[in-house]
Amino acid sequence: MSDRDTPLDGGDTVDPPRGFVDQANVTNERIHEEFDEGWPECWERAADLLDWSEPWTKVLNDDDAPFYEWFVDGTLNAAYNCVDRHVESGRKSHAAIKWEGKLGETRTYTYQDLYREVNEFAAALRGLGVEEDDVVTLYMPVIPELPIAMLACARIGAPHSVVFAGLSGKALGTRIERADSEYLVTCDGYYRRGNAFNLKNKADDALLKVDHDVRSVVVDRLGETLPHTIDDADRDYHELLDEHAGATVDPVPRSAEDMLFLMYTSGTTGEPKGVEHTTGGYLSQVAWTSHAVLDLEPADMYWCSADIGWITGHSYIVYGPLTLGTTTMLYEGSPDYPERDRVWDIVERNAVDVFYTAPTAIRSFMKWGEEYPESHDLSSLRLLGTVGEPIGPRAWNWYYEHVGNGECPIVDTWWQTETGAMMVTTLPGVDPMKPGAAGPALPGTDLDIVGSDGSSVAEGESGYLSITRPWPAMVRSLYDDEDRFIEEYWTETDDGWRYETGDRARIDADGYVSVLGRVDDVLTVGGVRIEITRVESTIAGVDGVVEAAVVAGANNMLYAYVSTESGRMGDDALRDLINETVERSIGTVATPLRIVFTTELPKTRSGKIMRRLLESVTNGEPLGDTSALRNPESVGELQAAIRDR
Ligand code: 6R9
Repeated sequence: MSDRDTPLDGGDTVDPPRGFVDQANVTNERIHEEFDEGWPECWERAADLLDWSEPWTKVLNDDDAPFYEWFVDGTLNAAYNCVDRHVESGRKSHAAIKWEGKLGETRTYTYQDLYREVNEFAAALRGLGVEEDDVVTLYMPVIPELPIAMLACARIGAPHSVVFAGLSGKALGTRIERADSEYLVTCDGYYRRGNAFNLKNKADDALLKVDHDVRSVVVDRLGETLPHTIDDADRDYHELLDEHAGATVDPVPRSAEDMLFLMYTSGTTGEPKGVEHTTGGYLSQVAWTSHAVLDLEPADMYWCSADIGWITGHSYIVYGPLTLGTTTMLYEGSPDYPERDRVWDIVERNAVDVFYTAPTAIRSFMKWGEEYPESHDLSSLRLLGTVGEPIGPRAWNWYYEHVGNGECPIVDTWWQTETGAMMVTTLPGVDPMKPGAAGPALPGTDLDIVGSDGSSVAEGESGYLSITRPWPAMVRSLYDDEDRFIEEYWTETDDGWRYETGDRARIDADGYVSVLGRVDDVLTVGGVRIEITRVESTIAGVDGVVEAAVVAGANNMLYAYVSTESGRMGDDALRDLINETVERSIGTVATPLRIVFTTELPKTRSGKIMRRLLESVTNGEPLGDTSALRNPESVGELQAAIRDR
């Protein structure tokens, strides 16, 4: 293994390509210092990207920490900022949303089209009885009606709670019940790899378990393809639009601190948490990071390949790009259907400027081979981004060379559902990149890596990543559970409050953070603490390996699930090389008891490996709820492999 392949070591430094810097939105080399010196007023630069109905009187109120308030007394409307102001400034016919459906359909909504439909649906929601502050649940695949429903809710001041369409009816029911939500917008079904799936039946099941009445609106996505029930209480989305054709609804001015949406964290483990985001602070930071990190401009064709049901989709498919008046692409399909060049085909056909995806997708692209991106003209790309998991130097370099052609900076953005917006990343027009390290803290934020006693660890040592200053897009509370909010996230210190991210990380002399994984991914074997993510990244750095997940069995031994480049499955030489590499870099305690080769690891829709499931597979236990899985077919293969040993 060359140095360059050592996983997560943040080896070489790569300067942002000159051609990019020359046109970047933010090139001020003093920006980190300026934000630092002028904190918290520095955040007014973010808020100034928005139109406010009433200005704020104070940037930050910390009287009741850790219940912070941002842009106190300011009022604004998120839908107005995402839609109306672009129409009013003469950009009616500019494309707002470009949609690519599963069957190859495309639809384009100009800002004027978006204005019309958001208004009509807002009027329809009001007609159904939705009032300001009522939570509306949205359960839909990536179709334009989903962002339209989100914006219609925002227009009338009704917080939305989007539940990812891949989650089970049971999960939907729990979320509706907990949020006391009396309205549901859903869809008859969706396509997956060309097959129709019924979503309405799942929604109906969910409602059977909810104690209060729920009014549903159903979008017809499939036509006659799948029979589903529309009972008397349900309303058809398009019929409602017809009834309210041409209606307009004044955007409701919301206080900066009013809830814009509620998002239940998908949680690969544990109980879902209802994360509350507000209107002013959230929208300000999301707009600012879209401008400064994603470098978005109105003229851009921008594509974030996440699902809207994930926080990434909320912040960086819907609110960020639309606030800036950009064209945002929505893609309903899979990256390899009908062919493995689907993503590059979309980039080429739409001349995508900025592409934002997850390391798990990049590792799949790597596995499929560079011939797929190379068979397309990707020269329209200007900036690449990643989010969701650590991207090791190997995948980083591959993305940089084969997708970006060495000309596009990569922003490796660390953040969470709870942070609402990006928190750790390079600014592409300012900071050098270090493959394997996400970057420094975003200007206006501050972090620390602490040990279990709460004091800062030495440079290069791993510890708990914590955030030491409030930031505008921060989670305000957990729905109906302020005690749990404090207990889950906050520690009081001599200097105030520290937000605990639940991630392990280390920091280098330049302040660059390498995120190592979740805190709970630590195993003690024979008194030695082993960071499971370190074992994983070591295995992932071996030539021939695409991705690795390591879990502890009930016997407290490690099991490695490894996906390989094609043709290397069952390759004993590769198995030996993995064992030797782990032994050399970490020690024999960390060598897995078994290495199971597989074509694909089981993942959630947002690309996170489902370790809980792998543990059950390892221990031969029942699998529990697998509805969050993107690739359920991967599980059978693993169960078979672990059985016939
Ligand atoms: C946006 C999002 C949050 C967790 C986070 C961390 C992991 C996200 C990362 C990253 C390393 C990055 N994570 N971005 N790890 N490098 N660039 O993913 O939100 O679904 O709440 O997950 O994802 O572990 O704590 P969410």
